[in-house]
Amino acid sequence: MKRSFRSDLKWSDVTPQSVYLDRRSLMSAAGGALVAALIGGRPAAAKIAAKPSALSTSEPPTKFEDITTYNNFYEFGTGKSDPSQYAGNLTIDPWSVQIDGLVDRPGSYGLGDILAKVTLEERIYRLRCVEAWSMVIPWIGFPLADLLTRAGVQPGAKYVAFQTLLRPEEMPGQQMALLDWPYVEGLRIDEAMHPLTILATGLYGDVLPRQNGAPIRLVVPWKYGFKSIKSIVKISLTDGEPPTTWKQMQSNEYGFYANVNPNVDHPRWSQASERVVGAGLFAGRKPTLMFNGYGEQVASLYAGQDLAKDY
Ligand SMILES: Nc1nc2c(c(=O)[nH]1)N[C@H]1C(S)=C(S)[C@@H](COP(=O)(O)O)O[C@H]1N2
Ligand SMILES: [Mo]
Repeated sequence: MKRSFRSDLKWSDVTPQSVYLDRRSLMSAAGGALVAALIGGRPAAAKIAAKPSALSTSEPPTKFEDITTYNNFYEFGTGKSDPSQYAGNLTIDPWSVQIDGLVDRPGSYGLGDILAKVTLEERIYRLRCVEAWSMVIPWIGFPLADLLTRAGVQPGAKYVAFQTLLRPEEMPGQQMALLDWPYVEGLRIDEAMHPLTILATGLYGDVLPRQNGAPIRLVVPWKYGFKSIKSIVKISLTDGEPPTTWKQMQSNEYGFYANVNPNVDHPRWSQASERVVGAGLFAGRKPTLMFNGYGEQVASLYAGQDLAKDY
């Protein structure tokens, strides 16, 4: 079923049609457009009009080369350079996202339809991997809450489940039993509706490279990176906690919450400090902050919870 959002739904703002069209033409020009735009390893000019967000960190961003060549995306292999090497053939246009479960307006929504009605913002957020490295990434995206509100969250919805594309012919990692495919993730509804939680569609002023989860991925900056699921094709509102890939794989090592927490170590290594990617092997280690530094905004979500138990 293909359907559009009703036009009388409330949005804080509307992205000008020209921005949306420009983005579409960029996307259909495939990865070549992005490569052509790179001068000195960075996009020459911002091509996506995105207003800066006050929710950004003021830390200097990680270099574009590091953000786009040191990745985790097991659909393309387990090596950090596998995604940039093997994601080039992924078809990302056309793309649609199925929204279902406890929503008033379920359906399959084209990405163009989704993006035509949101205000894209640049949000500079830290991504902290459970493997104890971190990057600061200038994402372009919009609050997940905007999309969920448009779809109409029903009162019984307690969780949001996300699913990555399953397409083994274009995702060579899915031809191996590395994980239980497709990759799935989830958030509690209050986490999903929090203004820091975004759906990212770009970075460094340009469309999202495939290795970073094109054309649309989640970014939850106070949680370990594995929660930030890439290349999303399905979003379901549920009343129970949905299964999540890494918890299913190894539930004593990876929990549902996965809030960045320097006081709760991974069973096989410490989470007390992190290696800042790009800062050099010996120079760039620093103490990890509770909730990845976003405690002021999100700590209240977990009032009364034992975060050593709910890891
Ligand atoms: N579908 C999918 N999403 C995924 C992953 C993956 O393997 N598959 N890896 C996760 C992990 S462990 C991390 S740290 C981040 C890395 O995002 P980046 O490569 O854009 O930095 O993506 C997350 N999202
Ligand atoms: Mo990660």
